[in-house]
Amino acid sequence: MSENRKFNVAIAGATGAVGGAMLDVLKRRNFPINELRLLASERSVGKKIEFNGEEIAVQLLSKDAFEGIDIALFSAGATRSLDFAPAAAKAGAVVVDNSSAYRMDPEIPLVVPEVNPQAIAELKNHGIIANPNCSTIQMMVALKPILDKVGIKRLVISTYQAVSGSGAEAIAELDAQVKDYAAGNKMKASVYPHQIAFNCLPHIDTFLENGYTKEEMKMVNETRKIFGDDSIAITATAVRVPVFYGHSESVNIETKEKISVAEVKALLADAPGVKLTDDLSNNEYPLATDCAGEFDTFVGRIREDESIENGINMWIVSDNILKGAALNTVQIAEVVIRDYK
Ligand code: 25A
Ligand code: L14
Repeated sequence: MSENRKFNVAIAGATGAVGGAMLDVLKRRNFPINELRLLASERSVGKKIEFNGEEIAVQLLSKDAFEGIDIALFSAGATRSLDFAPAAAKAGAVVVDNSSAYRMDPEIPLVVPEVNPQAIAELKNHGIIANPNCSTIQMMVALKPILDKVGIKRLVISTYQAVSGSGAEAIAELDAQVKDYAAGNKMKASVYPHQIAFNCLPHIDTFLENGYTKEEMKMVNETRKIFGDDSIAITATAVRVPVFYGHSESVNIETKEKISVAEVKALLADAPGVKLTDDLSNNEYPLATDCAGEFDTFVGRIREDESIENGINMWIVSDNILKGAALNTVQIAEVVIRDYK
């Protein structure tokens, strides 16, 4: 145990959408910090960021930026993680990496603390723990109690993902398009291949040989790894929608044994990290606008799939920058300092 201990924490990608949220989550959860080191590209070097009343200057992300660091939180894209995370781990830090770089490496744990915290014990000598994809994390939190109770045979998923998932520039692009539309000006698209305002793009991350996107296949492969069960059949369609914060997803679950809607609701009412939001008489169901800024994953519209023997449908919404990224990363770091440092 580490009573009263404080840790030296670095954030790689501190100036981005997720890096900023990491600062906020560390504050909100009172993470025991001694030194906080903020790292980004040379674009941001020298920029001052306030943390708990102190101004901290951003430093360059480099291989020697991690001396004396205990915990390094990475969110500067997969390329930067591949380039710098091993150096951080070599310097003695435990890296919690928010990019896709290491997630499917069989030697690297892929962790949602409410679901498989025990996987952190497999840290081995690499010193790196991967944070799953945002759409996957929120689904894991909602499905874990059902998996444990009746088993899962198949998942059919459609996502409705916020622009903040693609970073600060995408948030600015949606904002600019909405303003241009209101002013009667032509809308410009550069982050996305098409206009995102007032539109839905069935295209997140790049297309693969099989016609799926990488984002869709992350949900398939990461779910199996986190649940430790390659036999679950999974198919996903990932769609970008003009929402700033909060991914929504429709999930159809074929269970191995029958489970009633009432039982699912009872399980989810007690599940860690879940807020059951399912009161149809009051038009209450999970909404991105309600989830933005919240730590919980909201689950509602729970109903039987009447077209099959053992089926449940649900609507799962969470703040993609918080539970989908910064919060989950900090929760992993909390388990590390509690049990492994
Ligand atoms: O494609 P990739 O490489 O895998 O990464 C895709 C992007 O996804 C975001 C993140 O964007 C990343 O850049 N991202 C990654 N994981 C995510 C997740 N789980 C995720 N988003 C959501 N969920 P971001 O804007 O949120 O953060 C970018 C951060 O990374 C730092 N960075 C970029 N290149 C770097 C680097 N740090 C070190 N070395 C490099 N080579 C970046 O720092 C930021 O902290 P910065 O100083 O470069 O950015 C400061 C501001 O500049 C804007 N900006 C970004 N790119 C450009 C830019 N401005 C001008 N030109 C650019 N090319 C950013 O918006 C930021 O506000
Ligand atoms: O794999 O653009 O974690 O919404 C998360 C955000 C991939 C891109 C990841 C997006 C990224 C995704």
